[in-house]
Amino acid sequence: MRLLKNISRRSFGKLGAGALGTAALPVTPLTTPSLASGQGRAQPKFYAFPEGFLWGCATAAYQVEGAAEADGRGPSIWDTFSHKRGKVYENQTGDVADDSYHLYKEDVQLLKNVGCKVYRFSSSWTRVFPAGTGNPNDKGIDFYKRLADELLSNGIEPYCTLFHWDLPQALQDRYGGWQSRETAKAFADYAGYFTKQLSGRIKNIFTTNEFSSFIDLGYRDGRFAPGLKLAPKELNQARHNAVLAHGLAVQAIRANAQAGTKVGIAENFVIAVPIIEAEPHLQASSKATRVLNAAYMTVVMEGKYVEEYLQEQGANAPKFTSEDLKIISSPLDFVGINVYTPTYVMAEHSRNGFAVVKKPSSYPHMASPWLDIGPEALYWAPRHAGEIWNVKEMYITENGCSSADVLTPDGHVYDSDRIMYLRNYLTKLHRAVTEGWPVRGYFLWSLLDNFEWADGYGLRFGIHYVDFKTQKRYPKMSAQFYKETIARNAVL
Ligand code: PNW
Repeated sequence: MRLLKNISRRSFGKLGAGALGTAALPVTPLTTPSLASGQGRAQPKFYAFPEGFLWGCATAAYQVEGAAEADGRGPSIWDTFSHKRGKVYENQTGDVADDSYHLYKEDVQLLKNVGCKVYRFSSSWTRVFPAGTGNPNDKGIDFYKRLADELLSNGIEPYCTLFHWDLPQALQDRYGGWQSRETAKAFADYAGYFTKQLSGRIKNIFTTNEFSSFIDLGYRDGRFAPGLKLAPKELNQARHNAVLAHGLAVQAIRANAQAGTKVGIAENFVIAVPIIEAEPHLQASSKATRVLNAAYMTVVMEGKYVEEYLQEQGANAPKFTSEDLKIISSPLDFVGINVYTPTYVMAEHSRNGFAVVKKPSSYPHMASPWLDIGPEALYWAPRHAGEIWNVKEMYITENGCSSADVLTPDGHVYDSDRIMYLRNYLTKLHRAVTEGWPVRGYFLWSLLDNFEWADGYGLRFGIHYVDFKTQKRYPKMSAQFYKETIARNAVL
């Protein structure tokens, strides 16, 4: 209904006119004779990516699967949270979402049609262990086998994230979730079991997705499940348990995987962008990247909590052992970086040597109020990871945006702002790759509109529009843009 209301008489007129000329456009690459056959004027290939660059899309289990009670799946904290009144936009839940649990074959065809080489999805812990620990559920494992097989038989390599925020409710009830080391151990057991079962099919595994989102938003701000507002001391311990879970999982995956399996993490570390690309701001941005990510990425990469963090937290600092730090910093095969928005930093004569530059109210953002536009974040994320932490293999595990998409009566979505966003970010990724920062692939968030956490279905991130009443998927103009980008292996 909201959507229909959005199409006022005037804008409908405009869309109608535009649609006349373009409605028949199929989502296929436009042929460019001069490129394809060398006829006519030579066209230089601008912004070309290295051969074999892995283009893909990303999703997460709770956001797309639905089928909340199918085949023995247990409840997660997001089921509980979304069913409480007032937690999610219009009290929406992921009960049905995109129903990808049943429509996964159709979704694999969407990937294939766009030309994706890789797909990043997440496995639902409670499909595999309905109570978090104990007896595994074969039917849950079978779903991921079917999904992986469907991808592989369509020439798409599966990349699986083991934890994208859907913590088993049983572990929240029993241990307070991430407040306990027991949850970290349970995660490692699930990671090991899943790997053993899927290792023949899935060769690339991410442990956790975005510590700050599931810990800080879930256990500090209460905006995400489980909706807690812990005091700093307890919060820091939960943060520690989460990075420990990652490290234990890396070890469990290695112990259970077939040869050739690679392990990494997917993190949205704070991307400190120098306000001016010159000294002393360059140094300030490196320092800021280490300090602002102290509780998560820095300890994972360096095996220590930086002094600035420990001093700042004082008595609230987490309790840990040197053995913990070794586990947390277990070597990784690759690092995944989720890139949305920059944090501008400048040099400052202070103890830390940097200051975060507050954005003015005029700073532009996409439909999500937090999604400030800053394409250079997609250059600085790989550069910092390479320069500071010597990362040798990286992926952009998420990048994309929300738009106020409108489906026209003839089934089109002209999301020119999403195309603008992607084109500009990809241009900066191209700079990073061209300078030699080892980014192997890029996963666009997201394949299709889905359950956007506390924003429910109110904010759309997909390159395919989903009519949540009929479950029909419509490629947006951005899907055509992405298809063309992949076909040319270049930013257009
Ligand atoms: C990521 N922020 O979340 C998640 O990994 C996805 O599940 C999600 O749908 C996507 O980005 C879009 O939101 C984020 O406030 C949530 O900066 C919040 C923020 C960033 C990323």
